[in-house]
Amino acid sequence: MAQFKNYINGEWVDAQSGEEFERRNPATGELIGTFAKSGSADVDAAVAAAKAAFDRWRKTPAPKRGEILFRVGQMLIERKEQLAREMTEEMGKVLAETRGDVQEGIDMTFYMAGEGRRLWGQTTPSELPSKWNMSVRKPLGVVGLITPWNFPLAIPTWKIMPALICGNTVVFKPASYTSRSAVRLVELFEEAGLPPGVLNLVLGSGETVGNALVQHPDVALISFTGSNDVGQQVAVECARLGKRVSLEMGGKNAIIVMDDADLKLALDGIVWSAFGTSGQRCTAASRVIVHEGVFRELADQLDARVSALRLGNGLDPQTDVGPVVSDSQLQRVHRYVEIGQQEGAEILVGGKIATQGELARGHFHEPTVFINVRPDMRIAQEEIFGPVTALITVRSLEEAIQVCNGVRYGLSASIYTRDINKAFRAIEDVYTGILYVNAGTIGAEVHLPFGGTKATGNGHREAGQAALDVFSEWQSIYIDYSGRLQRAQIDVEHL
Ligand code: UN1
Repeated sequence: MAQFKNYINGEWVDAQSGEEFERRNPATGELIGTFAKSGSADVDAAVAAAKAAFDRWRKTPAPKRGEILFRVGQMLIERKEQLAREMTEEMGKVLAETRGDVQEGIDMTFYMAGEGRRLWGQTTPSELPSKWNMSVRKPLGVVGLITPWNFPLAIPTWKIMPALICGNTVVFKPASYTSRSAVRLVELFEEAGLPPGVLNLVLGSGETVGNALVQHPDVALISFTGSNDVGQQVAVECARLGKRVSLEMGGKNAIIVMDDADLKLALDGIVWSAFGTSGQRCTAASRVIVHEGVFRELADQLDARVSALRLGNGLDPQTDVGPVVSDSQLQRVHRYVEIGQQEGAEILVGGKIATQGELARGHFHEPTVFINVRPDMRIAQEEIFGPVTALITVRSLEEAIQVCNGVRYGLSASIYTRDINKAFRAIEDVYTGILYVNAGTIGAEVHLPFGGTKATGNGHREAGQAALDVFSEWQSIYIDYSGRLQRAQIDVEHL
C-alpha cells in the first residue's frame, strides 16, 4: 500500500503522532493510499525549517532560483501523462482536463522561472540633485500556502512558484483529497535540487494543519484558495494576528447570451464552462443569462447537448463528465437541486444522483440545467460547485448586466454577442475580475491577473505580475551622492 508523508527540511517524514488518513478514488472507491495525518507539531517543525532556510534562499540570486524552477518545469513536461492519470484517479476530472491542469502548472512554472531574470522594480528621478531613487522587491519570509482539490497541481504552482522566485520559503498545505498530487509536485523540487527547508509539505485537514499554519507567529503571509466560509475565518484570524492574507474564494459566474449571438458557439461555451471539471471550478458558469428572444432555441439545444453528456470514470476516453470529489460534495450538490425545485425552478435536464451500473461505486451527479429561475433564488445566488447551472431569462442587455452583477461574488463572466457595442458595454459595466467575450467563463491563462471582486477575494490577484505583489514587498531606496545634507521638501529650489 502506497504511503505518503510530509516533507520537512528535505526529509520525508511521518506525522509526529504517527496517524494516517486514507483517500479513495471518487469514481471507483478504490484506495489511492494512506497519508500523514499531521497536527500542529508537524506545522511547527515545517515552519522552523522554512525559517532557518530563509536567509540562504533570499540571498540566492533570483536567476539561480529561477533555474530550479526551470528544471521543475522540464520534469512536469516529461511526467505530464503520469501526473495527469494519477490526478484523475485522485479527484475524478477527465484526463483531458487533468492534462490541462498539469499544463497550467508548466506554464506558471516557466513564467515565474523567467521572472528570476526580471523581478523589476522602478527607478525614478529625485526631486533633489545628485540623488537617485529606486524601488526593489523584498521577500516576506515564511509563507503558508493553502490550496484546494479542484486544481491539484495548477493552483499549488500559482502560489509556490511566485513565492519561491520572490525569495520566500514555503509551508504548503494541500487539500487532503489531493495529497498525492501535492507529494508528486514536491518530489520534483527535491529532484531539481531545491535546498532543504525552502519548500515544506504538511498533509492533513484544514481544521488542524491549516489552522495551525494560520495561527503560527512565524508565518508572514497566508495565501488561501477555497470556500468563502473558510476564507472568511482565515481573513479574521490573519487580521487579528496582523498577518498578510491573500484570498481566492467563490464565484457565481454568468454567461450572458444576447439574441444576436452565435448560438452554436454559445452552447459550446456553456457546456464546457458549466460541466467541465463537473462544475467544480471557481470560474464555472453556474448561471446562463439569456435574452428572451433566443431562450426557447437555446434551452432546447442545451437539453439535447446535456442529455448526450456521458458520465463515467475520467480515465475512460468516452467520458465527458467525471464524478464529484467526494460523497459529502455529492450530497451538497444534490441538496441544491432539491432547493431549486422547492424554490419553484424547473429541471430542464438532469437532476439526479447517478447510480446506474458502475456509477454506483462513485460520486456521480447528472449534469443539471434549471429553467424558470428567478435571479434571487438560492440556486442563482449561491456557489454550488457542481454540475448544475441555472438559466435566467432577461429582456435587455441592461437587465442582463444587472442580473450578472447582482450576486455577492465577482470572479468571471462572459458575453456572447455579435454586436461590438454590446460587448464593450459589458466590458465597461460587468464588475468581475475576469471577463470573456464570445468564450465561456473558464480557461484563464497564467500571465494575466486572476481573481475577483467583492466576496470572491480581498483585493489581491494571483498569476501574472500581480502575483509578485502578493509574495513580495517594496523597498524604496534613496541614494544621495551630493555629499551634503539635502532636506527633502525643504531644500528644493524652484525654477
Ligand atoms: C479555480 O477553479 O480555482 O480559468 C481555478 C480557469 C482555470 C483556473 C480555475 N484556468 O478555469
